[in-house]
Amino acid sequence: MIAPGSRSLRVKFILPALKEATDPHWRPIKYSLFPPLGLATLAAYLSPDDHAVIVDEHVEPLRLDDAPELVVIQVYITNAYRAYKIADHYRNQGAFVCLGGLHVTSLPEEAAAHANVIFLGPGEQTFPSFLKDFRAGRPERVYTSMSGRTLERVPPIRRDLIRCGSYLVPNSIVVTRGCPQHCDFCYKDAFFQGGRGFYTQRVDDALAEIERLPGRHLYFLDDHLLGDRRFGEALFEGMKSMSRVFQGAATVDSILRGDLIERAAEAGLRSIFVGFETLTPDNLRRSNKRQNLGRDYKAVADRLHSLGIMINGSFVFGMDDDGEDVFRRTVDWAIEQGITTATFHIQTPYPGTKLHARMVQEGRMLTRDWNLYDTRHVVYQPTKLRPETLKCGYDWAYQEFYRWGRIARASLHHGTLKHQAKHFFYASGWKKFESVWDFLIRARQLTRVTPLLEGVLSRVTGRKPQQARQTDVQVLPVIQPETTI
Ligand code: B12
Ligand code: SF4
Repeated sequence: MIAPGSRSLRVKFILPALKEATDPHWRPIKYSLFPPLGLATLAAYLSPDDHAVIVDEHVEPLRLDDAPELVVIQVYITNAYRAYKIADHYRNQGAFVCLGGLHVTSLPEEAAAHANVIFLGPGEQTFPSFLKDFRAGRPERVYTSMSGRTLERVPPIRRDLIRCGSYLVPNSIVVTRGCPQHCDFCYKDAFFQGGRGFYTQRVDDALAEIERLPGRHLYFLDDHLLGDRRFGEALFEGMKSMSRVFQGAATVDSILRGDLIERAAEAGLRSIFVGFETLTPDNLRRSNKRQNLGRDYKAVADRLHSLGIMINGSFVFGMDDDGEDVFRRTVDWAIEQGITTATFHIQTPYPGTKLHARMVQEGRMLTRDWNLYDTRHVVYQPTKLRPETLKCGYDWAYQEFYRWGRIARASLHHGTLKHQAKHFFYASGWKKFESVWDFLIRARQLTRVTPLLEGVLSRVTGRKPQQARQTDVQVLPVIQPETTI
């Protein structure tokens, strides 16, 4: 079972399907967006003569009739049961099974029952140590990432192992790890425990990785792309001449502070995921989301729009101060500010987080069925809402935000026809054309959408946003000829 010496290894990396991806009502496009970058990062530590495959169960069937020596599985909370089943299968076949990722780090004992070895925290230091031990015939049972975390001198991600044509955004990239903030509901503090919680690549390595990616469009999957000002400044300076368009995520305060967001826009930032989370200060205080406290959310939206950056707003429902009005209040606010797309979540206390510890202490956790921890189900007892009301309100918020009339109204917030059209097509394209996405995925033609996406993400000039008028709600924006979709 254990490979001695330096002979080549047969390694299978697996991203098991998340539970909701196996639901008949799932949205295939959501799970065909990004390739499994974590696994491709780990694969880079193999030797050139090792044989590796990466199977992402969201985009291809997983065959179990093979005989790899080493099986490496990434475990998220809602694929945990599936991951354990696959792990048990391969262990019975005599393979050596490694489990790692967010859920393994949260609940190591649970995962250890299904693995030969488990990994806690990021894998850049622990996985190569394990490979060395494995080749020497003496692997340990647990590898924990502690001090010495770095992204310096990491080998280039094995993108050659990714079926790029199966993803809408093959050019996804991460140039930092973690986040400088400490929100109580976030995975971050538990995952990065014992070492640095936020660190970046060297700027020239990040730029070299970007240079290697084909086409124009990029998606930075970093938790907080603007988290380190000096790194951000140098990165965006280097990207200015690259003619890229890109998307990313950042916090409310980082968008208001200094001029980093302008520099990002100049380098090609066209859409950003922003964690507004809640419009209620008490909720922010209780969840230690200090970076949002006292910040003017409207100013955030206006600043981004004036730079031609679309907003994907993230909102959480069910925090302790949320009553029945929270759903309409939040949707109305997002529409009024011209937010392009919204991601709503039911608050979900993930094991390992401070929020989870508090809920357990208060006796409020309702289930430990990890399949339900997808932010679409209520797994704890809210204070001012019944669980059914929270679930219905969440479903209502999604439906309401993406009604045609509401999309049109939010689009009209913007000052120019081009900006309005861009908003309208991006938001409706994302949520209203499910059958087209399904067709493109089945026909393996997702990459054909890239030029369209790049067109929609082309820069619009930022005139002052105008307030949408009630009477305008049914009026759809006129498409200008230069709009490329
Ligand atoms: C891309 C992404 C997705 C993709 C996932 C597809 C994919 N191919 O992985 C999609 C769109 C499907 C998705 C969906 C969701 N996501 Co998501 N997603 C991300 C995101 C932005 C990037 C993931 C990534 O590529 N990271 C970069 C790589 C390099 O890191 P990595 O994958 O973690 O891998 C490293 C380590 O984990 C470790 N490792 C991982 N596996 C293994 C295995 C072994 C053996 C070893 C040694 C090491 C190891 O080593 C790798 C290198 O360091 C992260 C945020 C983030 N920055 O990580 C959120 C994140 C993972 N998502 C999150 C959430 C909440 C969700 C959703 C619930 C949101 C929603 N409501 O829809 C859903 C469902 C997920 C679920 N059910 O658990 C949370 C997870 C919270 C938690 N505690 O689980 C995160 C952390 C965002 C956040 N800041 O809150 N997501
Ligand atoms: S700002 Fe976002 S990524 Fe950072 S700790 Fe808070 S929720 Fe997590």
